[in-house]
Amino acid sequence: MKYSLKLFLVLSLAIPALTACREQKPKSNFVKIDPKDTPGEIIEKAAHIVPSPRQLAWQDLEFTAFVHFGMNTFTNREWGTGQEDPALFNPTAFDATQWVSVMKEAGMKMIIATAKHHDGFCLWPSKYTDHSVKSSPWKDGKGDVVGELAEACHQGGMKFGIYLSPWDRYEPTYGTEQYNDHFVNQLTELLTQYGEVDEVWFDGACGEGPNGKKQVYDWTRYYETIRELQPQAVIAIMGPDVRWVGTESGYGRVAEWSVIPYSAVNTESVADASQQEPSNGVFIPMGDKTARDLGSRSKILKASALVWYPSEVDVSIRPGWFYHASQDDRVKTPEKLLDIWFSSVGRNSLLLLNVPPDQRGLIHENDVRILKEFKAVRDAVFGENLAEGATVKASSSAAGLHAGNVLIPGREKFWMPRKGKLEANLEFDLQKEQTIDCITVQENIEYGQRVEQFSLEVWKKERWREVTRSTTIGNKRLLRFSPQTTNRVRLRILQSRATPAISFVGFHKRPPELKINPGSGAFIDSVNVRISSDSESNKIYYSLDGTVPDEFSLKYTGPLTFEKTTHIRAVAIDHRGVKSFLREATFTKADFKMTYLHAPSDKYPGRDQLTLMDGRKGSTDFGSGAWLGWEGDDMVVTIDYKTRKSFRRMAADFLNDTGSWIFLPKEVIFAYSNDGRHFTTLGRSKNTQAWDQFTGSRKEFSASGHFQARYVRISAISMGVCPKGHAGEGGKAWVFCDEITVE
Ligand code: FUL
Repeated sequence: MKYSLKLFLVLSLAIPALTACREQKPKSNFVKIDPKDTPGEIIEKAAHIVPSPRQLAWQDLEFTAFVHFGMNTFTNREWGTGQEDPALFNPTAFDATQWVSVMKEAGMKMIIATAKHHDGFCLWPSKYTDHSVKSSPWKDGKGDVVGELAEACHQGGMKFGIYLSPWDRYEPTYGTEQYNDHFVNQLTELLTQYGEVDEVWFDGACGEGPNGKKQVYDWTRYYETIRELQPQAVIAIMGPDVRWVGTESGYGRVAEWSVIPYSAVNTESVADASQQEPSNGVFIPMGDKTARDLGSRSKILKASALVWYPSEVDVSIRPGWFYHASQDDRVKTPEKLLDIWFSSVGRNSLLLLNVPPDQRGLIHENDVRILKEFKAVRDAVFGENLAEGATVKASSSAAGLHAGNVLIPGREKFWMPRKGKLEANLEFDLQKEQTIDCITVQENIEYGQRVEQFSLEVWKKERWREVTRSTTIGNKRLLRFSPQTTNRVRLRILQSRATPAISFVGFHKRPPELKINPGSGAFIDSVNVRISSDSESNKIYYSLDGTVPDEFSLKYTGPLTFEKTTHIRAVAIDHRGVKSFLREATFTKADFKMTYLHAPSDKYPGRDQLTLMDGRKGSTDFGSGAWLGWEGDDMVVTIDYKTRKSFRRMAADFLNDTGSWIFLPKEVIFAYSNDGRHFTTLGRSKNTQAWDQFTGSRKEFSASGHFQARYVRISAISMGVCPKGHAGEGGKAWVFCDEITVE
């Protein structure tokens, strides 16, 4: 199904050019390609497509919140059936103002609430169904989650959006034309009773209703209703303004174009790529569609029309979209969220992070803490622009659009080289030596998305050295690289679709790195542990009592020796006072016995009897001392813990170095026993990789599941002989393992 063209009518007014030489702002977010257009003309057209005013306002929000809350919160499910009793919905301490203050403090700019999820239960007292809060005991049926949240948002200066699932597993009219009326009625209630709505989120998941029928959605009518009632609202995912990035992992495309062929604006393909059916109520995350290139030259040259259709990255802070108490300790860490930030906001997308309230109707303490830490680390990295105070020189500048403008945040002031310059440089003299490991670059997207390739160089030892290079920029691009200490930096635009317009450049330093070496493992008499950071001037602090170390904890001055089982936690603090992420390791005094069915080859004796469990993962150099090898035989290792213990996971790492006749095992079998004779299999992990793939790499095999046992056994089944087609065909194949993990 295609969208109607009139939805793309642009509402922006032309703004007169400031100077005669300055390029006029393009106006349209849609352009037709004439079959007679040359490739050059198509590229030129693509470069002049711009966001509509509503798309631009949305893009500026950068970071928004999803709140999945509803019947599933109380049934502990991800997808309800529609058969749930409304009496189950009964939050004990619902407080929308808490949601707003938590999200605001986290730096989020809008909250999108699941007014109705697929189970059809409405969080507002809709006139058109009884399957809603009005049939629940909550506030004696007088409650209105949507109303309270909208009010708290508007009071708190937060934008407000709604998620209304088109798929409704409760509504009896679903699957008939009447449902389209019903849906428009509900949409109308939501868009007229709750003040300003800035985003309407239509889900891609679509299945059968209670009568077994699927619905033919009247999208055009839905869109027209929204345009009429809330013209500033963007319509996302199954809609014309905002595109689903194609994964729920939080990681967008490396080359993310906001200008793409109009044919990609297609609800059917979104629905196909969306989550289909959960098995036994177990949540299945969506597949990843981000491998598809959407907007490079090869795509747009074949298009019949082009459109501005920016990407939104939706991801949950927990494994599920809805709250489950069992996931309280699986809230994503600030480190993971920062990585997601670089890969979403930093890849020309908006980040829509889901934070699901619990059965009290509050955001759980763990999520609140993590969001605070995530904000603090973003402030530490991006709060200061290390380019501030720099002098900036450009290869050329259009009248009034000089290089220094890139240090001023916002789009109002920006730099543009002279008209027609598709390659251009900006050179920053930082005035003093600075250590940087990350750059922010922004295009002024009011002129379109134009840059196709750029690189960053630092001045070192009397010459320019490239530290990173990438493709698209768009609204914002963040790139990470290894720390560089320099006083001169050069940004090079290497290829652009039209004269580039750069609105901002920032240099930053990420939190310091910290490594504990070796990692967790076992030792016999004693173990020597080194802690290091990426700069010698960073201070390292550690604790041995389980507390989170800070500048008042033990200060690390050199290698530590432990003779007893020890758990260490450490942080590094740099000269700005910015802390690294916490690192920890456990060193266990061996109270177990390891035996081998076939002795490992004495050509590779390892370091000691605990080589396989010393926490030291080797490089891929099998001669490094970290690896043990078996020639022709299987590796069968049994560990006797002397008493019964509780475990949850086993893993083993193997080497693939076929040039040295070392192959991954065909299969690894993980088993446990209480008498050392009868073993129960915890899991079997098969190798699916062809022998001639990824040589020179390592691979972990593992099995998970809670169990109690005295013995564990790991059996890696060798290829036995080198396979057909290999130089050593028929000769004995090696299996190399460097580490076994039993947790
Ligand atoms: C998906 C839905 O099926 C999930 O439950 C969740 O709402 C997610 C944001 O979109 O399509």
